[in-house]
Amino acid sequence: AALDSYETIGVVGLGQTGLSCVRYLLQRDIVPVVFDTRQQPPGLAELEQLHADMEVHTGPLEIEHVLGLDLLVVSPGVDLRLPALQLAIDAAIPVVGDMDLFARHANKPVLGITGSNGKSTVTRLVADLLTAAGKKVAMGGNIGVPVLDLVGQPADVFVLELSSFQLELMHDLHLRGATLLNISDDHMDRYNDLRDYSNAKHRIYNRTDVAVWNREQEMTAPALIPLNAHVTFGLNPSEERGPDMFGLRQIDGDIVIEFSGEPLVRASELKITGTHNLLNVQAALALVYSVGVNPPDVIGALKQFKGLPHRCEPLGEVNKVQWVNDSKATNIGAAEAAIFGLRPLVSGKLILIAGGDGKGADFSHFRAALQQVDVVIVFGKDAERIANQVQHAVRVTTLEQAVTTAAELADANSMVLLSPACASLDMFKNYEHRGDEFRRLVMQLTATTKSN
Ligand code: UMA
Ligand code: ADP
Repeated sequence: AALDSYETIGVVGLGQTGLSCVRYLLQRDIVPVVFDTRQQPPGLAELEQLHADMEVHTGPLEIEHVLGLDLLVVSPGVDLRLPALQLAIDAAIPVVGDMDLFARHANKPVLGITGSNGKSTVTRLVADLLTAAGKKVAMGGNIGVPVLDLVGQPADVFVLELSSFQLELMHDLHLRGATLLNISDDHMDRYNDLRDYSNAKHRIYNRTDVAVWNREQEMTAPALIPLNAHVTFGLNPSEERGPDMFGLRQIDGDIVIEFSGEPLVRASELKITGTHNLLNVQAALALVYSVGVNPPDVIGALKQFKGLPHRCEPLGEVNKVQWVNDSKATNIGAAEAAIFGLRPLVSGKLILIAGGDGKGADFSHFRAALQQVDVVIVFGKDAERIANQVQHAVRVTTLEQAVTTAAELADANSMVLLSPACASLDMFKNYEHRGDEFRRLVMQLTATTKSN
């Protein structure tokens, strides 16, 4: 229905998404009612500047407030299991997210990227590759730019990172190409079980032309898409199943990424490392291919891609010890990828700094990866739950102590890896803040070493 056919629209959540929804509605002369379950939501001050007298409710969501509304636009951080929202859904009040509002403006092909890990890396890479191919790109979604901020931007292609939370609220957005990169245990505080979480992620395939999925994980395969619209990627050679496929082949001791049996690029020519990134690269190439860009035409840009900060980001060497910032590893799967990907590159000790808010994850699943590590230093809210998985963990209270302890325990050719397997919110503003702090502490080590 047209937006002006709704008499009262509620916006739930007053973070980045909520604010962008309010701005979007005000531009269309619609004044929404705004809710946030927090007493002091971050967007309050900006909201007052947008419109002097908007109805705002903070604190627990009351059923009687919600039942009077005709449409609810809900932010991804809000748990749909809240009783007031469940009642709204039962009362047939449409509950949507920002992606559905954006769908009305998506006049150019849209690419969607989800998965437990690798979303931001693939989103950024797809945007870079398309730009190199001469396309105007508008990039947004979970990567940090609310999608409604892209409305009206000149674009040939929209590239969207989609979280499971955004997908739960997405019904109308048509995608040209969609990928579900991988599924591992994450956000178990918001889902009843892994199946629930996986179902949310699979919604990315509901309205897509092309489905790009990971042969290493059958559970990423779409259930209802005709086979001729599948493009797959994986660790084995590409010819084994159908033509439109990406894969890896060993040639002369190097790993080569190939497309339908044709070599595209050697792994050693890329700036990003780790097996997980070889999968990410294939997924990105498959997505640009779905909007008509020929993979061989973007190999130059691919070789230039340095990856994003806070994802296995090398911080440099101090006293022959390498320091790596992987603060974005906010779940076990991501930390596992870092440990397995970097272990072969370290001849000395691999020292891991982990811990934070585990979001309800079962850390016994982290044990195999922890066995690859020589020293485990734990800190933060769920430190003990990680420590319990190994014989000897070193327990510290702050990130600063973790860094000093790691520096003491490291010897020549060691690597110290911050890959927490946990969210940062128990001690930091976000993962960037945690990674920036880590970088600052490591730089301090460099400074003291130099002055000695
Ligand atoms: N919150 C409440 N009550 C409310 C509304 C929010 O307690 O009524 C809390 C949530 O539990 C959450 C926080 O506030 O912890 C932020 O929620 P939000 O929906 O207001 O978040 P936004 O500021 O709008 O940011 C969201 C995404 N955040 C989440 O999904 C938690 C951002 O992804 C995204 O960049 C932004 O929209 C623009 O699309 C961040 C994120 O952490 C990077 N995503 C999770 C992840 O990647 O693991 C899913
Ligand atoms: P997301 O946006 O899904 O959180 P990022 O690209 O920001 O993903 O990477 C987050 C973390 O996951 C980083 O620690 C990175 O090293 C790791 N990672 C990246 N790609 C993959 C992958 N394909 N499989 C497993 N882990 C990955």
